This record gives sequence, structure tokens and C-alpha cells, in this order.
Amino acid sequence: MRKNVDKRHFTIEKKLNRRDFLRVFGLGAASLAAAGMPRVIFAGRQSKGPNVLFIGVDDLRPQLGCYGHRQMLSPNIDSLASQGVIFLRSYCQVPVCGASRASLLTGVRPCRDRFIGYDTWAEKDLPGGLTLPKHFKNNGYHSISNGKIFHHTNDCRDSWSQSPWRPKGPWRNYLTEKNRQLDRTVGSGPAFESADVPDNAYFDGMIADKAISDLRRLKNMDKPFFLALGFLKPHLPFNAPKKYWDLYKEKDIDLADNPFRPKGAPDAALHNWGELRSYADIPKKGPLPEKTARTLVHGYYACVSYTDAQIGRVLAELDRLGLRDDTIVVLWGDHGWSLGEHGLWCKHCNFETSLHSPLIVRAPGVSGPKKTNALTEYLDIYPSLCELCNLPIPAHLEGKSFVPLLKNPDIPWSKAVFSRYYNGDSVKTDRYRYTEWRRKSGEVYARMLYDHSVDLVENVNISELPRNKELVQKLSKMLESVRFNR
Ligand SMILES: [Ca+2]
Repeated sequence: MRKNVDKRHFTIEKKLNRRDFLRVFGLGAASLAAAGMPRVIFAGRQSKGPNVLFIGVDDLRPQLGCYGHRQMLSPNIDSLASQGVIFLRSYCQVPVCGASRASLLTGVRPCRDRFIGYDTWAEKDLPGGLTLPKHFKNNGYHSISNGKIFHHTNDCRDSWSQSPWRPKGPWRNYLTEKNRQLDRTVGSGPAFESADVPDNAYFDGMIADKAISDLRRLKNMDKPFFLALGFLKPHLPFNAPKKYWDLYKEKDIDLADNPFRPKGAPDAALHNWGELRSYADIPKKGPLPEKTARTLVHGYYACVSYTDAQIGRVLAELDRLGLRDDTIVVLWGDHGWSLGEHGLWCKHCNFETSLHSPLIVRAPGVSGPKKTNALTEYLDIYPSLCELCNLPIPAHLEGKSFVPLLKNPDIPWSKAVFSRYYNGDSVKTDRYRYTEWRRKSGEVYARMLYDHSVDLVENVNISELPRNKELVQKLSKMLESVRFNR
């Protein structure tokens, strides 16, 4: 590691100040283990140390049966949750793929100059940063990346014990000839597809097949494993086998009941959902026709149920191989998604719809089902897995291990968690969500505040009410604690 640090010293110091530089590389700081911090929790056989099954699901908002949603059919994730702990108030750091993943996997917060867009490279934004899978690899684990873990397959390549694997083929993964041809010629097909094919005709079924094959091999290795699975749905386009579309009657599917701009919301809060509009059957401006909106929501549900089934196949194999008691399972989205709320689709904003994200943990020795309302963020995953696996917690991590919540989900916890998207910094407290947008000079040019005790769906921005002046100042000050304008 030290050699690495020296080689990359110049680059990293352009991004980090001296204090942060030391933290990122863990120099001059003992691990929590050495500092005598409490150890928990793994109660498996410990012949090799606990394995980790690390499941990311692209664009999965916490709209699942186990989160209390009545229409979504997600029996396999619900079953996992019934054996573990559901984090009801978990938040991503950045509401877009690459940046969210880079932050989660390095354990470092986003800032104005780091972890910004969908196509973030962690190794470019934070050269030499010690990633979660690399830390496990350095500590004797066999680490594998199947599907989409980092946004770019070869980002932080040395995190993995073998070459990162993804299914081959155009990423939109159309299966009907008509759509394939559109994708080839126009550059984009429709926003959804329902082909009457087996599960492993689409990518997520292939990822499950690969995971099952890996598990059979990993069981007999003399090392523990860190098996990362990055499922690709429900990311657009909403392509899933027909049988998952058939689980739902389109006419029964609820549409958002707040498809309008929040009262008093600034322009900075909104966007034109360019990601969705890039598809051939989506209008380039204006709201969606109701029928299209309903089909899109239907497609999102079908994709969630499809991916849920693939996760179920992997978890069943884990059981069949007798690995459940030796394996920690963590399931995360990478951010939320707007399904028409506020007239928005996709992610890319600082509303709850994009920031609120699923997190479920099943760990040997932790009895479920449990739910926690504690405020947690994706930065907390890295140190938590270290603690669960008795690994040193690198000094650079900015998250907080949630392991105490696994046993005591109601203990007092963090007062706030933080996210950001481009110029907008956002804080979520027990009661409020406050976001402010700043120019590089530091000047605030827009803000919004929602009182979740009466307005959880964020329909009325109350940041400009005179009675909230002190509250806004207080929340703004909280943002100062994590803002880095380097
Ligand atoms: Ca994503």
C-alpha cells in the first residue's frame, strides 16, 4: 500500500488536503481493531471467516413488499429481509449510478469535484483509494465482481481476485429483433420490452447463473469469498421476460398522486428526465401520456420482480450448499427512482424519491426479522462489513458502522445523513429534508425544505417561510460539516 501511496502522491494531493490525504490512506491512524473498539458479531463456524454476498440492484427504489408496498411482488427479497434487518431510512450519497457506487465502494463522500456523474471512475476521482473489495482481498478474501459493481467494468481493477465479469452484448439488452435493429440503427429502442423468453435470456438471469456457478467453486476454496453481484434491472430500458409482466394487471397499477412541481420548489430541484427521453417511444418534451406512464410503472414492477427472482435463485443455492450460516448478505440499490412523482422520472434529483434507497442485511448471529428507523447512509456499508468480518476498519472511511443496529435496531443513532447531486447539498434529519444549491464561490442560489412529519412526499417547499429562517440556518450549518469545496 505504501508503495502505491508514494507513486500516486502528487495526483491525490491535488484532490485532497493534507489531513484528508492521511485519512484516505490510513496513515498515522491505527485501525479500530488495534484501538480496542468493540467487536461483534459473526457467529458462524468461522472456519475461514464469514463470506460476503454483496448484492447491488441498479436503480432499485425501496418499493418492495418488505418495505410495506402493497403492489410490488418481491417475495425473494422479502424473504431475505424476514431473516435479517431492514433499514427503513437508508440513503445513497449521490442519486446516480457511477458516483453512488464510487462513494459506497471507497467509503468516501462525494464533493464538488469528486463522484459527480453517472459515468464516474472511482480510480480517477480518488486515485489509489482503498476500495471495499480490495480491502477484503488484501485480508485474505477471494473477491469477485459479476455484473455492474463499479459503473465501469475495469474501474479499480485491482479490487478483484479475478477479471470482473459482465454478460456480453449491447447494454440495453433487447431480445426482439425489431428492438435490436432499432438499437443498432437509431441508437435507441423503446423504454421497455416483454419477450417470452427464459430468465437467463436477459442479463440478470445470466448473472444469477454465473453467481451459482461461482458459489459451487467458492465453497471448496480455502479462503472466504467476497462475491459482488450487480444486477442490472430495474434500470432502463424495462426489459424483462413476459411472465414477470404477467404478474401485474396494468389497469390496477397505481400512478403517483403528486405528478406536479412541489409548491415553491426552485428550478434547480427539477430536471427534464433526459435519460428516459432518449428512448424511441418517449416524447422529447412535456408530460407522459397516462397510458405510457402506466406501462412504464408496469415495466419497472416487472423488472423488479424479475431481478427479485434471480436473487432468489442465488440465495437458494447459498442454502443448498450449506453456506447460509457462514455468509453475510447485504442488498443495496444504488439510489432511488422517480416514478412520476413531481412530474419526474429517473433519478438525478435531491428529492426523497431519488435519495431514499433500500438496504437489507442478513448476518449469521443476527435474528430477524428486524426493522430499524435509524438514519443510515451507503457510506456506512463499508465499515459495517469490516466489523462483521473482523477486519481492520480503514482510517479514511467517512461512514459509521451500523452493526450495533443489527442487534438493537431502536437505539439512538445518527442525527443526520447527507447526499448531494451536482451543486445541491442535501441533509436528512429525523424530521426534515433540506437542500441548498451553491455556486463555486459559495453563494447559495436555491434551497428547499420539506417537513417530513406532515409532508413526507415533499409537495410544499417551506424554506422561504420567515418562521423557518433559523431552522434553515441550522440545517445549512449541518451541511458545512460535510461540504468540501476543494
Ligand atoms: Ca443506478
